[in-house]
Amino acid sequence: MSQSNNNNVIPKYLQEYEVSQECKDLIATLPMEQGWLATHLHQYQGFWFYTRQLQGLLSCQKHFNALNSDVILVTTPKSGTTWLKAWTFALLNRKKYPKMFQIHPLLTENPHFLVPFLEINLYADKNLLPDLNSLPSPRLFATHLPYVSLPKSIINSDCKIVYLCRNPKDTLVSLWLFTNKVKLEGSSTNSLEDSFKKFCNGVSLCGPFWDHVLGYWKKSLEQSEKIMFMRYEEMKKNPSFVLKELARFMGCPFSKEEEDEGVVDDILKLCSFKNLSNLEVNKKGKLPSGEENRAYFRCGEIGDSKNYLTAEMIEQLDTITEEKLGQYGFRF
Ligand code: PAP
Repeated sequence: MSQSNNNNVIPKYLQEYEVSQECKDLIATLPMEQGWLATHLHQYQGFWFYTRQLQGLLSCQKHFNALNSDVILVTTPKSGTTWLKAWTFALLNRKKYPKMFQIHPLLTENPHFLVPFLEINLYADKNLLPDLNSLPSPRLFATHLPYVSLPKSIINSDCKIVYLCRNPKDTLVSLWLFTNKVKLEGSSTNSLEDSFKKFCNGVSLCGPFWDHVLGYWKKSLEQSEKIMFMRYEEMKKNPSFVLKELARFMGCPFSKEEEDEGVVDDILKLCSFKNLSNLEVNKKGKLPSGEENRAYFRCGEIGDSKNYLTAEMIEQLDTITEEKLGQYGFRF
C-alpha cells in the first residue's frame, strides 16, 4: 500500500509528516530514542520531542510573536491540560456566555479545540504559518514546551504564563494508559515496565519530567507576576480557591457580585470531569487531528497510579523526585 493510501486510514496524529529540510538536518545531529506513540523522540535543548512537534517547536520559536495581553498555558503532558484549558477559556469568556449551561462553546467543543497548542497544532505544518492577528484579546494558547525552548517573545513580553504540573506517579500512569489507548489498533502496546524505565530516564514527551517542572518552578519564584505555578492536586483539593487565584493572576478577578451570583461554582461545574466527560462531544467526537475526545477523560483522580505501579516503582519515583526537586524546596 502506498504511503498516501495508507495515510487515509491512519489518524492524522499518527501519520509521519514530511518535515522541513532545516528540521531534517537538525534531527541528523540529535540523539534519538523510540517514541511512546510516534516512531521517534529527538533530544533537543535537553528535552525529548516527537518529530512533528520538533518541527512545530522550531517554527514557533522563529515566528510566534507573543502579545503583552496573551495568556500561555504550559503543562507537562497528562497533568490536567484539558481541565486547565476549560477553566481558562471559561474564565475569559464568562461575560460573553452568562447562561453557560445553555449556550457555551465548552458544551459543544472539546477544550483542546478551543485552546490550541502552539507547537503541536498552530505551527506544526512546515508549509503553513497561522494568522493569529484576528484573534480576540486576550489570546489563549497552550504548549508543552520546557522553559528553555519557549519562543523568546513569550519570555521577553509581558504575557502571562500559567504552568501546571501533577505528581509524577499519576502523570506517568496517565501517559502510559493514554498512549496505549490512542495507538493504532493492532499495533503493539507499551508495557508498564518499559514505559516506567523510559520515564525515569527522562525519555518521555517533553521529558525529563523533573527538569520540566524545575525550569518553571525556579522562574516562577523569580517572576511571580509573570508565571503562576499550579498543581493538579491543588485544583482537585481546593478548586474555588485556585480558580479565584487564577482569575486574579490572569487579570480578570471575580467581582463580589459574581461571587454572590455563584459564577465561581458555575465555572467549576461546567468544567468538572463529570460534566465535560458526559457531553456528547466528548463521548463521541474527535479532534481535527483525529484523537478521540474521550481519550482525554479517564478517571481524573489523585493517587490512581497506586492501582498500577508496584511498591518498588513508587519508591523509585519518589526518590528521583526528592533527589531532583527536594533541594529546591519543591514537593508534590
Ligand atoms: P494532555 O496533556 O495530553 O492534553 P491532559 O488533559 O493533561 O492531557 O491529561 C488527561 C488527564 O486529565 C486524565 O487523567 P487520568 O488519566 O489520571 O484520569 C484525565 O482524566 C484528566 N482530566 C481531564 N479532564 C479533567 C477534568 N475536567 N477534571 C479533572 N481531571 C481531568
